[in-house]
Amino acid sequence: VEASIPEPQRAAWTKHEFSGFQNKEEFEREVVRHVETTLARSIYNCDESAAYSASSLAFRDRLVQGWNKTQQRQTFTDSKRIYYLSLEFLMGRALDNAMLNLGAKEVAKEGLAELGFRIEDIVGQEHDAALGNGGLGRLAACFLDSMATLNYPAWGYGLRYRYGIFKQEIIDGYQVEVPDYWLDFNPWEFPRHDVTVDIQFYGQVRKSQDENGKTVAIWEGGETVTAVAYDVPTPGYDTPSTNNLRLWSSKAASGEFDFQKFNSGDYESSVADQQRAETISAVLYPNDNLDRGKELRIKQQYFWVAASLYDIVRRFKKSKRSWNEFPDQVAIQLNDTHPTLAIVELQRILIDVEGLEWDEAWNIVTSTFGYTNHTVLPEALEKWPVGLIQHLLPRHLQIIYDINLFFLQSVEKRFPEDRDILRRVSIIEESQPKMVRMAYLAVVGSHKVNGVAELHSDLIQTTIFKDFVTIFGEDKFTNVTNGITPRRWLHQANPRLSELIASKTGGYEFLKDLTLLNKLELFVDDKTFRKEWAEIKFANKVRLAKYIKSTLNVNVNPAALFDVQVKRIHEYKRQQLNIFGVIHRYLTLKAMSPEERKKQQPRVSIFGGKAAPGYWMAKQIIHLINNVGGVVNQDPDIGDLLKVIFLEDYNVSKAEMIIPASDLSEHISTAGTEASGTSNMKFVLNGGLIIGTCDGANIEITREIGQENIFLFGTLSEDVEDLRHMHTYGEHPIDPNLAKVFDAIQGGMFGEPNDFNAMISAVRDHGDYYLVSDDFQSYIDTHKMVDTEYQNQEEWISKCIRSVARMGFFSSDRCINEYAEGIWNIEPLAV
Ligand code: 6GP
Repeated sequence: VEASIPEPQRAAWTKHEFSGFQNKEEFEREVVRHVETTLARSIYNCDESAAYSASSLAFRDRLVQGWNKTQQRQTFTDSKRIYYLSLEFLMGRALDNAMLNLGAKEVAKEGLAELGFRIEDIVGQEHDAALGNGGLGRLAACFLDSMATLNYPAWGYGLRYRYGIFKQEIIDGYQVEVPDYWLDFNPWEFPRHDVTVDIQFYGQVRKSQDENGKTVAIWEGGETVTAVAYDVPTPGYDTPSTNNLRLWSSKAASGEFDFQKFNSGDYESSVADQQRAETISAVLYPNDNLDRGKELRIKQQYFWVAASLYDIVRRFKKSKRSWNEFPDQVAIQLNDTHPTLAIVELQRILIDVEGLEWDEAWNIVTSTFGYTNHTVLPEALEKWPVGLIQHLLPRHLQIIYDINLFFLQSVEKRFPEDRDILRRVSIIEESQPKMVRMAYLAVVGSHKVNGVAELHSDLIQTTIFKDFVTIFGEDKFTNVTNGITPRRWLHQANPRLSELIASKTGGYEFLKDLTLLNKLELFVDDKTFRKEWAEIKFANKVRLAKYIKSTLNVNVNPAALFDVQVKRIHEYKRQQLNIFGVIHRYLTLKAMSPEERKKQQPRVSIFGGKAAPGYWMAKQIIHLINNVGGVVNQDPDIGDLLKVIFLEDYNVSKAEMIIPASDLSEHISTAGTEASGTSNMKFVLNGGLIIGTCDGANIEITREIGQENIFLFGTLSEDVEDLRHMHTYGEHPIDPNLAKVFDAIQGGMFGEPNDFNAMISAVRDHGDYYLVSDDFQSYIDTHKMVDTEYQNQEEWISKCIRSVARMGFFSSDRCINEYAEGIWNIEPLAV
């Protein structure tokens, strides 16, 4: 039912429109009003947490205005919309971002100061919205920022987890997981109790005849769970556009069923039903680059895509257009294979509910979807047992079988000679048990498939999707190199550097057109500019040093070289290579005379990142890092020459503090394993250099900034397979320096040696799949070069400035424009 205000009464509404706050007095008034009325507190009872809440509510009010107007504009113009389906949105904090994007941070700062608060303390009160694991989820958050900033009519769709990624505590050197209950007070979401969708699971399918005698499938029975929408406004930078992120929460469907149970005295089981329903959106699976095949996970996936598609289709139907116009109005991007069931669900809606013929429906489906692949790691490629889908979604399994049948028939017709190709490309893997290959379903059901960096896009076309390139042709496959939003990752994280850049490039325009950074090249030789640049880096390091002191009680010298590796802990990302390198450095320093030691470059090795709770090897790596820190940081021979730090609970807001403080960061995955990486871009953008392998976006970063400004080392991806083959079938002597490191560990230098047996034998006895030994010598040689180059600070700073000047390409704005043009066929909406 439409519920709009009749024309004659509208004037009364517009007369009372909230006009926001333009100056600090108006901001203060809003804060005071929220403290006193919304929060029901007073000046005698207003702590930082209340000031945070009231400031957020004041900004939320402003966001909502832009948000309403943006939604109205999208509806009136009836423009094509892009829907970004992602199981993860790693948003971080919202208040600072809202203040900056609305251009009102100064006003808030002054207002808060008058009210007796420091803005940093208020911003620091906010709990991160951590609905993601790592790169894939943070990319989705950067994309939302860019889509709003560029005025694209875009919606994000995700799940509203009650528990985001766990909080990591380090106890006696071990990771301990603590639940992240983040919804206590969240001013950034709007519950839409009127926007609900009933989602069906289980049941049976029966065939029936419709009024025209056509056979139709009826899916009935089973159980129903209700999806409730929660909307999160996402503001663009320096634009009134504010888009919507819609997160679904699950609750028990309120049917007669419950009442009956309740009335018949079965109170407990009616509550149990409710809890079971709420379980669906209760918790984010804490795995990065790993598929565990849990039944609840596929329930989450279907729940979320079915609710989202219902919403998308409902919105389309309002326009009363014919179905063949659907792809002109709707683009849906699949963030990895997690939402692949959306392909099947749309086909089901079109044929079972809307009565379209198969072919017409399938044309619409395949013109609507695009699929982004984020990994080639085999353990991350999703597969689901046919039996599980049969049980949970019986109608969808039939449709998957039909999609596969028609697809294989067309392949057979074109490649009648190649009998094996059908087995290779079948969506159903004929294993025991049979499995549905989600990536293949995503490829077959989309019109474009992209990787996230050049090397990665080449790799997917030559490995996992090779046959599909032959079948569909090269045009279906493309590359969109990842990007990051310069608003959060420069302006917000490093305000002083942003200000310095603005002073040299003609204001803050560079935040909307990052290629303007190239103007900085003119100032590379400018002494005062270089000095200011270095001062800012030093201040950022001092801030991190203070944080390390306050959390770990370790003194680190801010003049030392800060060497940082922060990301999820994973064997392929090779934190083990890093810590083995650190041990090698320690042994080398220990063997030196005091005079020799004085000539060495002091360093702080900083690590951070979560291990998946079930990832035993990753947890062992964390344990070793902490034990090495425990020994090295106490050693009087070593002093400031080496400190080893593990920062607890790495997350988005900590990244905003750590990244601007790095001199060198490590992006050292085994070549061919890291699809892109995005923190590599953040570190360079903040004036740090990187040491890395020829992997992911490191390669394009090198091309943009120049190879003299990056420390590359290690095996190339084309040689990895041969090396692995040699490890398995030929001789595989361990690098001699690495062998000394192993001896030190096994001699008990860093605690109980048996604790680290698995890490060592993975390299020594089990084929060294990640090529740690092969790359060890070139890794430590390259670190030696880093030390030498760091001694020449003037030259080092020049390299940093030149690199920043050349980072324009890595804005997520560039990336979103490429998606819009090459995949979504969608235009920005004039504001
Ligand atoms: C990650 C990739 O590992 C990382 O290289 C890339 O930068 C990021 O996606 C964004 O594209 N992949 C995942 O986090 C993941 O779980 C299934 O992929």
